[in-house]
Amino acid sequence: MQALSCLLLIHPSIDKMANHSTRGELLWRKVTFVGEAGSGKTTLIKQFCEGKFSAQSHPTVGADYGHKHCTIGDTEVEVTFWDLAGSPEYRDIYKHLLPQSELCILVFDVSKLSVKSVEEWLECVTQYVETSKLAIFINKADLIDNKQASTSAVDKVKKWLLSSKLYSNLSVYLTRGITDKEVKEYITYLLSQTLPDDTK
Ligand SMILES: Nc1nc2c(ncn2[C@@H]2O[C@H](COP(=O)(O)OP(=O)(O)O)[C@@H](O)[C@H]2O)c(=O)[nH]1
Ligand SMILES: [Mg+2]
Repeated sequence: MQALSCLLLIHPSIDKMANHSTRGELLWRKVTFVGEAGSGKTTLIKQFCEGKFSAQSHPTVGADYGHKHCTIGDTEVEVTFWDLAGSPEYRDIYKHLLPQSELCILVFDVSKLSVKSVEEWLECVTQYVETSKLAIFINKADLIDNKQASTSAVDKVKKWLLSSKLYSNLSVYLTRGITDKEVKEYITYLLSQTLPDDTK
């Protein structure tokens, strides 16, 4: 919570963003990334915002912040990204930030993927965010090329989601945080779905 409080104090535009999703013609969108530490949340945000990959990992304390101005179709959108630390001691932040997000992306490391972990994370985040605003990124897909065990874990998760009452409509994307192409494509698409109908 400490890191987040500091962030709210030091970042000049954050208090404005908290209460307004539109300002004039410009739209604002808040995107939260949630998931286990090390799954690649910071990496995905950095790829989208800066087109950069860093193999060095610095664990997020509380929440990290990213920002990008995007043009989606004819619409100008200011997007703010929150990388929420995965450890249980930071879960209090979820109840403040998740209800305010237009999009929440749940990130899993493909090499540690299981139906149980997906179920637990979904139970946690759906307390604060509607399933219509949720998407799942199964990240580090570069690690599973030709690896049967991981691909079968992905299949199991997809089957479980499809057969569940609550989560059958969730979109699942296999992502590679090491390159920016798919990351940009998927996030831009998901953002476009949050725009008002007359701007799509
Ligand atoms: N091979 C591979 N490594 C990745 C990928 N995404 C992230 N990483 C690495 O995984 C580690 C943890 O990433 P990080 O973004 O800090 O995870 P976070 O704790 O969820 O924010 C870092 O060493 C990253 O370089 C990916 O798609 N493929
Ligand atoms: Mg992080």
